[in-house]
Formats: sequence, structure tokens, C-alpha cells
Amino acid sequence: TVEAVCLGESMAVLLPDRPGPLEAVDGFRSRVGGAESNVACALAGLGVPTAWLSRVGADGFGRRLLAELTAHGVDTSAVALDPLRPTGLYVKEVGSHGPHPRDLGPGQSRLHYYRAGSAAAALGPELLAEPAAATLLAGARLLHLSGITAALSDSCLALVRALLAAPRAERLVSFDLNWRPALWQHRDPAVLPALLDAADLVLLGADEADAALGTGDPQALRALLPSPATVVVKEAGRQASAIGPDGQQVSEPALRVEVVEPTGAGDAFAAGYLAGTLRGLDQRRRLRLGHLAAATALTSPGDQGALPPPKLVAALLEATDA
Ligand code: KDG
Repeated sequence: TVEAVCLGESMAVLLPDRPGPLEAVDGFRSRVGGAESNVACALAGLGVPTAWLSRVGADGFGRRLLAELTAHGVDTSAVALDPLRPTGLYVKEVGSHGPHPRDLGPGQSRLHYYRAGSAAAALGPELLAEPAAATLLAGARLLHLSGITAALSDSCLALVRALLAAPRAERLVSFDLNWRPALWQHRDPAVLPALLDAADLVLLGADEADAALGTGDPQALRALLPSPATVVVKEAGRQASAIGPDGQQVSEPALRVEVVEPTGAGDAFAAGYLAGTLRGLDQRRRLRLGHLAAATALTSPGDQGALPPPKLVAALLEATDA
């Protein structure tokens, strides 16, 4: 049976075949991506039976998405096919050392979205009454959401609110801020603090929290979000901290890696931390599993990386000098 359900939009991705501004790129490789489905794939890779809950267009990109998630071991049986609206798309732009004035610069990347009116943007609270989705949610120990969904449409925001308000018995609801300013240009991000505060477990990056909530300080964020059992704050490249309701903070240093492309690292971290939580690991090992998973995404050009074999992961979790 499914233990974790990740809900959100995924898209077709066009990855440029060379870095530099898009006007100078000739070829793209086709991939798929989306924050919550990245988490779903990484959770499945960590041995957690996981489902992805969403809508895709009845088109080639949608079929590709379902096929790739299935190949990663993710249950897509409750994903709806929308006969009218397309699967969303994003184009990745990757910075370089090149001389072009519009170059983002080395190590930088930007996502260009073509997702307005997508199949997933039409998700809404009626999903909770659909038998396949309701069965998944009723049986899951974890529901993972992100701030991206709240920005997609009024109906998606209503769905996020309904999911957070639904009785959840033993089920844990995790919420990754996933601040995407481009999606909030015509919507009010003031809805975010209340959504985050209604979750059991909140994940945020210090920089994105600073931009979206006005502070990146772990203790200040804990004070801003008093209700969740745990607030996890990631200070990129430095450390991640889990803070309990009493302000008690456990921090674990990040791994030193050569960053190839950062997209997806936050999703991988979330998956590692969440898998550790479901396994009942202590906070330090949850954070460490998050860092390990993030390192694999940071060192791969796509959104996701491959985790080392389970034996090595287990050894790294116990290492005294990480
Ligand atoms: O976290 C990585 C995501 O940003 C990427 O996969 C695309 O879901 C995405 C989004 O909305 O930005």
C-alpha cells in the first residue's frame, strides 16, 4: 500500500543542449519535472511506496510524464487525464561564462513557465471526493504539498486549503514553501503563512523564506509559524536545522559538493528528510538523509540525481565525520 502521496503539477521540461541565453540555444532535450513529482520519485528511490496525485493533459507530454514516474516506481493510478487542457511546460535556461550580455552567469539557472490554463491548474477541492484520490489519501501516512500549487489558480488554492483543513488522523502533512516569484506576479502571496502554519512539517530555504516571508532566520521563522510540529530551515551550502515547537534546534552541516545544476535539490532534500521521518530516524539522521539526497540532485544536470546504493546510504547516515 501507498505510504506517501505527493500532490502538485508536473510539466514537460525542455533542457537546453548548451548553457547561455535562450536566444542562442538551438537544441533542447525533452525531460519531465515538477517539484512534488521530483519528491515522489526520490521517495520511491528511497524505498517509500509513493503515489503522485495530479492532472495531466491527454497529450504526449502527459503520457511521457506518467511513463517516467511509473518507471521510477511511483503510483500514478489516481492521476486524471484532462481531454481539454494541455500538460504544462517549462524551459530551463542555464547560465554560462559566455560574453552574452543576457547571460545569467555560471551556476545560475532560470525556469520559464508555459503553464497557465494547464490541466493541473484545473485541479480543485472536488478532487477530495474522487474515489481513487480519496482512497489514496485515506491510506497514506504522509501527504506532501508545496506553495507552488497554491499559486497556480483559485481552484488549486482552494484545493490546498481543503487538504490542510481535512481531518487527517495519523497522517502527516508536509509543506515545502517552494517560493516561485514568477507564479505570484498576479496573485497575493500573503496567503502563504496561514497555509504553512496549517501543516505538520514545514520545509523552507532561508533565502526563499526571506523573500516570501520577510525573514530567513530559523528561530524567527519558528516564531512566525507556531503550529507545525517541526519547521526545517535549509541554509544553502551551510546547514539545515529542524526546530521543534519549543524552539529546540538540531542542525546538521551540508555536504560539500561541486554544484552542476541546482534545480531539484530542494525536492531531493525534502524526500530524504521525509523518508527519514517515515523510517522513524532521529532529527540528525533525517537532516543527513536530506543532505545526501540533495547532493545527488546538485551534482546532476537534470532535476534529479541517482542515490547511492542503500548500503552506502546507511553507512553515510552513521558516519561520525560527515
Ligand atoms: O523544484 C524544482 C521545480 O522548480 C521544477 O521541477 C519545476 O515544479 C516546478 C516549478 O513549479 O518550479
